[in-house]
Amino acid sequence: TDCSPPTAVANVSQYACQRRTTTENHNKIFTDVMEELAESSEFNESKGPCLAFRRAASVLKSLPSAVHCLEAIQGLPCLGEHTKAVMEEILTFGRSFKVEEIRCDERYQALKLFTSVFGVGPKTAEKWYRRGLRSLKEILTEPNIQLNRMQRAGFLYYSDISKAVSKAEAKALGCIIEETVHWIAPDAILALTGGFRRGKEYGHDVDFLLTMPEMGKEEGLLLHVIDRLRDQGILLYCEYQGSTFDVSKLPSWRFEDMDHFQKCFLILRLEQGQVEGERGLQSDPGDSRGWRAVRVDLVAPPVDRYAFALLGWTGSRQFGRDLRTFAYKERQMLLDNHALYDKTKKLFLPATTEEDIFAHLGLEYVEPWQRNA
Ligand code: TTP
Ligand code: MN
Ligand code: MN
Ligand code: MN
Repeated sequence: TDCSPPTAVANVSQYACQRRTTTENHNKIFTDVMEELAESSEFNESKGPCLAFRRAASVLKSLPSAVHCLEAIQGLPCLGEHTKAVMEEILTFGRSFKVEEIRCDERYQALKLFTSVFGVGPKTAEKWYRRGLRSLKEILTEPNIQLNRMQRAGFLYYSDISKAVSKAEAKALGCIIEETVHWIAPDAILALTGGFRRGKEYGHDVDFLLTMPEMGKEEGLLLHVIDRLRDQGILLYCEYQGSTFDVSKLPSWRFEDMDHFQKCFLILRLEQGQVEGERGLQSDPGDSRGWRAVRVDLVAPPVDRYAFALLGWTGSRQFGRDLRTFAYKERQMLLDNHALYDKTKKLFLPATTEEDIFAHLGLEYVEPWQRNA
C-alpha cells in the first residue's frame, strides 16, 4: 500500500482552531484508545500526559482519511513517542495491550463507573474507591456515605441519563424550551449550543444559551424559565447557579470548565410522544412508561457577552482549549467564555458574533460543525 503522507495532511496545525474537524472520524480505532488513555491519566492526576493524549486524538480526528501505517503520520503535530507506540500496536495487532491492561485495572473501572454518575467528579470517585467501594450498589447501601442533592438525582435517574440523547430528542427539547422561554419573553434570544450545534447525532445532554436583547433584562429570565418548567411538571431536578461575572476581570486563558454566567443544570422529563419518529410507535413492553429523563444545561450571559459564551459553549472542549492557547501564545491575547483582551494594546475587544472573535484573532472562521476537535 501507498504509505506516503497524503498531500492534504501535509500542513496540519498544532492548534485545533486552525483545523476543520467534522463528526466524520476516519481514525476512531486510534482516537477511542487515545481518549481512554487520556481519561486514565486524568484519574492518575497526570495532567501533562492526559492533555497530550487528547491533543493527539484531536489531530487524528481532523485527518481526511484513515491512517494505515506509521509513515503516514510523519510530520503531524502533537503525536509523541507514547502515542506512536500505541498506534504501532494497533496497526500491527489490531489492538493495544497497554489500553487493555488499563481496561482491566480495578481502580480505572471503579473511577470510570463512579464518575459516570451525574454530580460525581474524580475527587469523590477517588474517595469512594479508597474506602474500598467498587460498585454503585455498594455506594447506595454503604451507611456512612453522604450523597449531595445532585448525586442523589444522579443515582435516581442513572439509567436514563447515562443513555445517549438522540438528535430527535434534542430537537423535541429545543421546542419545549423555546415555547417556555418565548411564553415568558417573546423577544428572548435562544440558541442550541454544545455538541448538537456541532452536528453530533448523540450527546450526553442538551445545551442552550439564553439572553435578552436589552442588557440586564436577562437577569430574571432564567429563574422564570425554571419556574415555568416546574409548573409544566417536567422539571425533575434543578441546580441553579447565580452569576459571579465581574466585567472588570481580565479573561483567564487557562480556565477550564466553569464560567461565571448565570446557569442551571437540569434534568427534564421528556415524553416519548413529543419526539419526532417516536410518535405513535408501539413502545418496548419493558419500557412502557412513555417518558425519559434528560440532562439539559441552560446558560444566560448578558447580551454583550453572547458571542463569547456561544463560542465557549459550542466546544468542543479541545477546540476551546486550543483557541485560548492560540490567542495567548500566538496573539498575546486572553480569551475565555466572557471576553477577549489584547495584552499588547491593553484593550478589551468586543464582539457581537463568533465571526468577530475569529477575526480579532486573525483566524479563518471555522463553522460549528467543523469544531469537533
Ligand atoms: P458539554 O455539554 O459537557 O459537552 P458537549 O456538548 O461538547 O458534548 P456532550 O454533551 O455530547 O457530551 O459541554 C459543552 C461545551 O461547553 C464544552 O465544550 C465545554 C463548555 N463548558 C463551558 O464552557 N463551561 C462549563 O461550565 C461547562 C460545564 C461546559
Ligand atoms: Mn452537551
Ligand atoms: Mn460531555
Ligand atoms: Mn452540557
